[in-house]
Amino acid sequence: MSGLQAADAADRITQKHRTVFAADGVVKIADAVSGEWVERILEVAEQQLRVPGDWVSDTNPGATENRLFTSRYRWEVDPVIGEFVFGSGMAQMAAALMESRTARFYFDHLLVKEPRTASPTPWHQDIPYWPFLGKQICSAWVAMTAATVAESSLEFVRGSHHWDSYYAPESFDGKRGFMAAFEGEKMPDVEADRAAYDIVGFDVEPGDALFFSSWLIHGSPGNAGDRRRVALSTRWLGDDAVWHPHPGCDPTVGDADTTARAGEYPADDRRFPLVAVQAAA
Ligand SMILES: O=C(O)CCC(=O)C(=O)O
Repeated sequence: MSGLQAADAADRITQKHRTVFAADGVVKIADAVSGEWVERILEVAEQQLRVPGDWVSDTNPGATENRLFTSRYRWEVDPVIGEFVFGSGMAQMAAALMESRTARFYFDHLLVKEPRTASPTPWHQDIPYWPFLGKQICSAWVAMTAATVAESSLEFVRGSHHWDSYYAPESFDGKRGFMAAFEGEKMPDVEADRAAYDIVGFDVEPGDALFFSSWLIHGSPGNAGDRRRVALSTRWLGDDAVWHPHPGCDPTVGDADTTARAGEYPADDRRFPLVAVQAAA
């Protein structure tokens, strides 16, 4: 997308995109953000690797190889991430794809895989990690560097958002932390039995976005390549989202931090700002 403005971003979404998103749970929007955004977010990634934020996971601190680094919840303290959340058009595209009138923001998640990273992103669903329920909840994962599936890009179990499953969260860095309290079914070992699943992966160029349902099973290999892989995921809550804090979910934003109440729509403009409102059809 040219320029930095979110205006008209929803116009990029066609009926075909909506149909694929509804059926498969994931759709790729090529060139969803401009090169200018890509440069700015890559600079943020450099800064985060140098001086990590408060909500980081890191398999190999300080290393320039074999390192999976993630940093979350930067939107209120990093102006570039804040501008991206409100101005990149991801909210408008997410709302259009989810067929939701609105999109509220949940959190940002920067993911860096240095060259020759052994740690895969384990197969997982996002929704069990999060204190929400609802079918209109998705991520916009934007590639800031090129990546092939063979190297480090994302893969999905197509259609698994329709399975009605709610699998225990998987740790990205081997530390169970808050997830230990989760009571529920373990994620099946997709990697060990790939042929049994309908797996789809996407090679990406800088600026391409993968929008996917929070119920969809997804993962990625480590990084077999010799180039850094950087992506920024933003998380979006649609009209049917309800606040659902539960044992074993991410405690970063909990009951004490929000006016949202269990079982109710999270109309908390400060914690979950309303970023997109689509015009009525
Ligand atoms: O970038 C990755 O490897 C994982 C991303 C992911 O799981 C997500 O954005 O939900």
